[in-house]
Amino acid sequence: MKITKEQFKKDFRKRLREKFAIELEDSSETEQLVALGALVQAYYSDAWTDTWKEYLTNKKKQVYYFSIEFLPGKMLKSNLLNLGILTTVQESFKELGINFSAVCKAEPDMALGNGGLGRLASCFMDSIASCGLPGNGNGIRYDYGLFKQKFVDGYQVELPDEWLKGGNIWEVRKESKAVNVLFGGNVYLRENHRGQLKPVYENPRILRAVPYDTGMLGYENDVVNTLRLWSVEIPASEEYKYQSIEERRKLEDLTAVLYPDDSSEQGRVVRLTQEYFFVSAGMQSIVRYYKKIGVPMEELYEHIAIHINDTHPALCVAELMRILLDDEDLSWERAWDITVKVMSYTNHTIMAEALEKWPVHMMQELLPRMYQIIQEIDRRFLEEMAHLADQDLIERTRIIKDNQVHMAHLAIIGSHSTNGVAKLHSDLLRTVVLKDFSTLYPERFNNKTNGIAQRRWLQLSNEPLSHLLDKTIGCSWRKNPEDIHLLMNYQNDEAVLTGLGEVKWENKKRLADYILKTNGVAVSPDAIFDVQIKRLHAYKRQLLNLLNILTIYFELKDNPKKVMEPRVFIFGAKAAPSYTYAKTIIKCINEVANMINNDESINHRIKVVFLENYNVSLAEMIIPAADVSEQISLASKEASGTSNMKLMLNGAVTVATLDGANIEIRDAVGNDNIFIFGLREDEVYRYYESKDYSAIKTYEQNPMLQRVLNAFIDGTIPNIYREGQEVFDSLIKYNDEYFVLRDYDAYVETQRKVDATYRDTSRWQKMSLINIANAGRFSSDLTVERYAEDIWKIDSSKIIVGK
Ligand code: H2P
Repeated sequence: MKITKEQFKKDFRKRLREKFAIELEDSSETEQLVALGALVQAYYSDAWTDTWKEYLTNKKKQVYYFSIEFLPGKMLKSNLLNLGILTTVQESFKELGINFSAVCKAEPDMALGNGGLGRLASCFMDSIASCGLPGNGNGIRYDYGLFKQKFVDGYQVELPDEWLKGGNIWEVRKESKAVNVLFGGNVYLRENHRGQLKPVYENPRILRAVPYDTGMLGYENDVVNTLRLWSVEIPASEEYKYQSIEERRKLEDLTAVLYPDDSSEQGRVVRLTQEYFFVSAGMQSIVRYYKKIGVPMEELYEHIAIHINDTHPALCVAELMRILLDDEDLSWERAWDITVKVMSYTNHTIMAEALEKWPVHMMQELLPRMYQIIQEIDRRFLEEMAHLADQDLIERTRIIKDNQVHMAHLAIIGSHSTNGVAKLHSDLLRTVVLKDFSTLYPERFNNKTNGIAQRRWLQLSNEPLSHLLDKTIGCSWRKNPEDIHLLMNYQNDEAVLTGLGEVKWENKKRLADYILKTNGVAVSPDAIFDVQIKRLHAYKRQLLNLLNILTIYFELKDNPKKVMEPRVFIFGAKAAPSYTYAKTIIKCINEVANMINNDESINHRIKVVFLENYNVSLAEMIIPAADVSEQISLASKEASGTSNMKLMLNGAVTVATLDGANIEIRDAVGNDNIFIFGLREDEVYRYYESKDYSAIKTYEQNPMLQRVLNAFIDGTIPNIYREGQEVFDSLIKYNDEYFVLRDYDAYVETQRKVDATYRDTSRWQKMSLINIANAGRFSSDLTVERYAEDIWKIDSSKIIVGK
């Protein structure tokens, strides 16, 4: 949109007065934020209405992305950027004497996700709208986002994230679109007057699902799609049933918390309830919309695609079947054919903990109709496969077995597409993890390598680099991320390389100031900033990083004159509250940090910083300041990774195992511009087969490794009496599940190479440039276009009404 500064300033003052009956001069930052949010919403409200009307009138095929997590972070700057008025607002605020950054800071991070999965969903929302694709999100409006992390004596403490406390400036409550969702009770089938078997519900619990919609703005294209998040309420008709506050609270708390991670066992019933709640509500609202376009139910798949993001929304399959059978009177065969054509599924990890299974009794009690339908899907699957596959294979792939309902099986059998999120991961799905299914349905399996929204991860989070790119290669990269490749023409241009160095230094200075403020640790922007930011998980191997840090520390202690570049090791990670081992690692890193940062004898050559409460906003500050990107998971375990792409785009050089999308990053930049080390995925599998890995042998044969590991149990690292032993045991007594010790030597050696390479400044800057220049291919714009074309079969909306 186009707006002059004068007009904007007038609108803004007016909005402040309308909202708060206040003059600009007296307003607080929060009031300014709320007024600005309302104004921005008013600016895009026509485009929002026009977008859905355009889809409706032209009966455009739309995708609905069902995800139990969305992790947008703050949305103000992103909305202003996409509307094309970011600079106007920034300049106007300056003229009005308002601190724009402080206003942005007042917005809470919307953190309805744990990590990569939820953040990917949000990058997709941005890209789907920016590519003009008709697509919407469907999820849960948790009252509390992912916990706020505090460190107390080095331990992680979880505090509630009351992100809705001050209201959410972007959401619109759509009372008129509320639907009921049924749980529990008894369901039996009875023949109706037309001879059809229909369910009769006895004593179900009825909950009201109220949607809150948020506009998902496309980049300078007037497209505004919708993210619909559902919140629970007690319907008026049911009020009388719940007289005690506890009973009401229990129901109303259904959408209170986001489940932190897949390793948590607690609250499984609530989790399953949440899953059905947002699935059923979303599906009902889609069917209601679909009826408005006035096309027969049989053609549903020509107008609607539904994406199951990980197994959490796998009930979409059974719920659509329920609606088509029970409400729309379709035959099983017709309903099934439509359902399979509508649904598609993404698997995000091979870790068994994320392939959900629900006990049969739980599903029967909580979702009796769902269970009946799943049973029938399972029965027909057995029948159909009886002629096509051998008995063992059928038993392994069926949905209900060992008294459990296997949600991934439901998602694969009930959809036309299953994809992994990087080439290696998709290959492993096909050949190992889901091999049986790929034998049955080879045509359903495909790869869609993840991507990142370069608007947020470059344009917004790294303005200095964006300006340098504009100056060097022009601005086309802002619309076409692949154009960043033009930067390759400047790999030997001294001025550009120096410019890149200056940008990096500026970003490091900003982060150094933050570190001093929050952690009280002074770090120099001249040091290497070495970054590992991601969920804390044993397979991601933050521990390997720590072992290398200790190695360098001991080398420095032995030889204070050791030639090496100063380095700051930066961590950002949350551990799922019930994942004690991950919390142990946090404690150990914090204690090592304390020990090293306060040891004058090493003369500040290395520093270790664990930044509290890692979230999207913090990532936006850390990533532009990183020199080194740590992507060191055990090969085969990290499905893709996305921080690897964000860091690369911002000029960090990657230290990586050949895992997930690291392999594609290596292919993009070439072996000379990345540091690869460690076991390959086939070697890992060979160890699994041969069972001849001995961690203790590795330990016994390597004196430095012994010294490093002993430090955990001999008091060298203070205050980790229990935690040190736990780490030691996990490696030695329990034979090091993630081969940390096996990769230790190679990692330490590689880090020495990193150090030597960094000392050659122009070589390093060239590597950094080559990383930036080749990151365009990891844009989520390209990823969603591939989903759109191969899986969802939707096209971009070229004409938007009224524009
Ligand atoms: C997961 C995978 C990542 C992947 C991401 C998005 C579950 O995220 O482990 O490898 O990139 O989904 O597909 P995470 O570990 O960051 O929570």
